[in-house]
Amino acid sequence: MKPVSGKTAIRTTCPYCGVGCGVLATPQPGGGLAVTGDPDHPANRGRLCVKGAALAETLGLQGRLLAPRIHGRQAGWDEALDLVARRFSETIARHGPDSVAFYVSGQFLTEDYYVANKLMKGYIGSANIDTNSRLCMASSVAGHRRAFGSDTVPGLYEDLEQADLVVLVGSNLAWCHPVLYQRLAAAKEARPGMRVVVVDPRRTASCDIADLHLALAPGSDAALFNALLAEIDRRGATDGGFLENLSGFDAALQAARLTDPGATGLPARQLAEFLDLWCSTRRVVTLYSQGINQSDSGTDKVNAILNCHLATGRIGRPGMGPFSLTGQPNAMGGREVGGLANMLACHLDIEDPAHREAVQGFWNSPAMAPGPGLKAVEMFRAVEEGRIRALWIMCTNPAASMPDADRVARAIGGCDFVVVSDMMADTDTTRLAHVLLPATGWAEKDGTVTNSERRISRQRRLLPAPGQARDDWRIIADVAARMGWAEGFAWDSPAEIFAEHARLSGLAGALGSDFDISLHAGIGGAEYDALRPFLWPQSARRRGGRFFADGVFHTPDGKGRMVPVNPLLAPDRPFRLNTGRVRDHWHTMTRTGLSPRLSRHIAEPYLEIHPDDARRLRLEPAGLAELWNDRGRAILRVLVTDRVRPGHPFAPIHWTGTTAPSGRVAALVPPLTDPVSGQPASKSAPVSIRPFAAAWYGFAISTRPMRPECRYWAQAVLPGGSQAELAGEALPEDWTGFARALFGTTAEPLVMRDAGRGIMRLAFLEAGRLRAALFVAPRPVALSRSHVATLLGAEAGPSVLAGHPGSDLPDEGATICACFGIGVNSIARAITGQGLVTVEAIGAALRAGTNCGSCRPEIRSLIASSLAAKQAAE
Ligand SMILES: Nc1nc2c(c(=O)[nH]1)N[C@H]1C(S)=C(S)[C@@H](COP(=O)(O)OP(=O)(O)OC[C@H]3O[C@@H](n4cnc5c(=O)[nH]c(N)nc54)[C@H](O)[C@@H]3O)O[C@H]1N2
Ligand SMILES: Nc1nc2c(c(=O)[nH]1)N[C@H]1C(S)=C(S)[C@@H](COP(=O)(O)OP(=O)(O)OC[C@H]3O[C@@H](n4cnc5c(=O)[nH]c(N)nc54)[C@H](O)[C@@H]3O)O[C@H]1N2
Ligand code: SF4
Ligand SMILES: [Mo]
Repeated sequence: MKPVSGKTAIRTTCPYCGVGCGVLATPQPGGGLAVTGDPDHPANRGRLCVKGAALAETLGLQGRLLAPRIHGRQAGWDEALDLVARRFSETIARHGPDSVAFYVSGQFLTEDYYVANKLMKGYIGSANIDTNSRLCMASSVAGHRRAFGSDTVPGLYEDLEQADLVVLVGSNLAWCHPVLYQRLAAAKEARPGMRVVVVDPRRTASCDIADLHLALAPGSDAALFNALLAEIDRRGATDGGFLENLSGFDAALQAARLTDPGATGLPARQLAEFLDLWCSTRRVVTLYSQGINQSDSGTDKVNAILNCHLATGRIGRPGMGPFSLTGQPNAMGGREVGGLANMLACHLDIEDPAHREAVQGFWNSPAMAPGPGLKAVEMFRAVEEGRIRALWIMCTNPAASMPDADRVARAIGGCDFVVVSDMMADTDTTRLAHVLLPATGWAEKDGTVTNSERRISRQRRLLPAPGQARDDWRIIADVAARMGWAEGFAWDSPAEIFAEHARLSGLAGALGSDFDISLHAGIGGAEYDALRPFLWPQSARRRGGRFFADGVFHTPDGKGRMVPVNPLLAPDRPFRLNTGRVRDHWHTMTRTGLSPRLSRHIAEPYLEIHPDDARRLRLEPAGLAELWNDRGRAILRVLVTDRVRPGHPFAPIHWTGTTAPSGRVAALVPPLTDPVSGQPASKSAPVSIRPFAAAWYGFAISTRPMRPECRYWAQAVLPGGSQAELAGEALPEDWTGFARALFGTTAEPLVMRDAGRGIMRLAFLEAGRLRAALFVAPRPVALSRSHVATLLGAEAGPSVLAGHPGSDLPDEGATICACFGIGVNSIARAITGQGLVTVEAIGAALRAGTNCGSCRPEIRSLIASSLAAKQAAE
């Protein structure tokens, strides 16, 4: 692919997590990009995690959607846009504005988001636009609005470094916000007196730097923070002066006193240690993420945390405050433009007639949504029931990520008219579309994103749009124009949209909104091109900084509100499945799945389960488990570990119909939502578990795409091909036939059979080079996958069927350092053989952990467990 401009580095922003790292991208002479961290960006100061570092590997055209499609056939843009506009207009004319809906994404750029929201709320006149942020940030938004009167994140990233105590609640920062984690780890190293506490039922990589890990009962966070509020009061640790600025203290305290701290299931001594640490440390930051938000009491959990910070006045001051981490790169931008069904642009209130009138006046638009629209779970229910007859999904993959995912997929499949805008051709959702619209992606589009600390940064175009792909804002504006509203959507560039948004924010600021960037209202194209990262607000009244230290809130009486929280604990079912993320993959893997480097760390969906549970269920380590409930089923690789609590196994969310059809864990999640925010409880799915009765297990590699036909399979890319884990309940009649179908060949394989051990191995060579191989066994296939992967495409003979390296070649084992491809076995040998017991020493010897640093927590834990094993042996 040809870069847009010359060889100079272009500043842009990473498209993955909400840390919002600055990236320097240098187009390479031979095509592609060289990517490094931007040393001048305040979020990362030159650092990148492994996902950011591997961005260049995800830019190929493989799998891209390059032209519009109508019912599967390629179509021109005019035809596709005409059809979309006509069907939406007809549906609205016949069934009213609420019979159509948009489901959008926190991975939209702010400009895309603004345009989608304007079309739905101001022109179609419905608020049926919701976003995947409903699955992600809705409880934080609702908690903020209850307490502050506005959706404001009070603090800054530097607070983490300035705090004396940082509490991570339901956040696996080491894997999900790695650069922020590195900043925290560096601050702790520089100032060893600093304390870190992790509150998570699971022992995660983030516990690596923790002084205390509270493995509380899942869902009991509100009980924990209520216990803290009661303790704050008992000790007189409240801030008397600050209490003057608050309402609701007595009621909140009373509810807290009535709460039984025993509900947390924590040992009394541990609980006391935490309460003492929190109460006796002034500079405290409480950082929280999906362990809080994704719960049927997520909003209450948020307010239980905010209550403690408000009562102690520890908010909006250096090193102090509650801090809600955003997941997606532009979750914050989406909230700013009012992308949620219950919000209005620029943090204005959709339920306030004066706000609605002001926005409609500004837009000079023909309509205005009369009130909130349907939230994600309700929206897909309305699709299922035929109340929504035309649906446009943009930049998200709900058939894989919504709770009750199989039912959501069926609902989409049954809808009269479904449009999907995506970069990729084949996802669980694109497969269900009547019209597919090809969108440009990262590095191909211009716009802005806002990170977790309210910092707005530019994403810049570095590469030309591939094929016929177009920018999302333009696609939406083109449809709006065809619906008869050209004048409201007549921008020529994202810069003009940004300027309009900035002007509207000035009006919002005058109405009392915290979000005001009107200083940029007159911005022109050149200034937009040169825009440096900045913190909002940016207005004549104030620029950047923290919120609420002055005790002035955005509520009608200006007071902060403490909210009484009465924790409800769901009764524990036999198994309560926790779900979340792994270090090197992003959501449904449409982009990270293209990188061999990112696919090395974890190549398969898995189930972390406690040894007691595994024993009782007769689950074999590295075998397969079948999970089911009345909504769906899944088959996952068993990983026996005491990192999780008995009864509370964990599974990652990343696998889909494209990569591992039986690994779609969202199909098991019930559509239970928080009553205030409408956010689903994605961290707790009641499930039953049993061993998957596999008659055979297989492992395959191939230089060309594979077509597995068996109950269990999971594919991952390799340099020069792909690998697949396989398993089936019945033996195929003929392994050669099975392998030929799998690899799409009629060639004659090399075969090695060991009938006694039930082992079967087949290899297909082409011109003396290994084209594909299948290894089958009656038990989980034991062979060095990293070794076998290196054989693909190489010159080979019958010895390829040995499955392990010769004695002179050490086996790397599972990859730990994805940047340099260093495996667990090499690191273990360095620890035990060479006596290296620091991450630095291992880095010096092997280079592991010396590039992006994402694997440093795992290296440290390998050292710790090796030392512990040595001590136990002595
Ligand atoms: N590598 C990677 N990074 C990502 C993403 C990705 O896909 N991959 N996605 C991004 C996005 S959109 C998001 S939203 C963030 C999510 O970032 P995080 O919220 O940090 O990640 P999760 O793994 O979803 O869940 C965090 C933790 O919540 C814990 N948890 C579950 N139930 C409870 C509970 O009841 N109480 C408490 N205290 N904890 C609980 C889980 O055990 C888990 O360790 O990550 C962002 N960053
Ligand atoms: N069980 C369970 N379910 C969960 C969660 C969980 O923890 N547990 N987490 C939830 C959370 S927090 C989140 S954020 C969601 C994420 O879930 P999704 O948003 O569904 O996941 P993604 O894979 O990020 O989907 C983004 C899609 O947009 C496409 N895309 C990328 N860039 C662009 C672009 O510029 N334009 C367009 N038009 N398309 C683009 C990608 O190819 C991809 O298909 O999952 C939620 N679901
Ligand atoms: S921490 Fe990693 S994924 Fe997140 S923005 Fe930075 S480089 Fe991207
Ligand atoms: Mo998210």
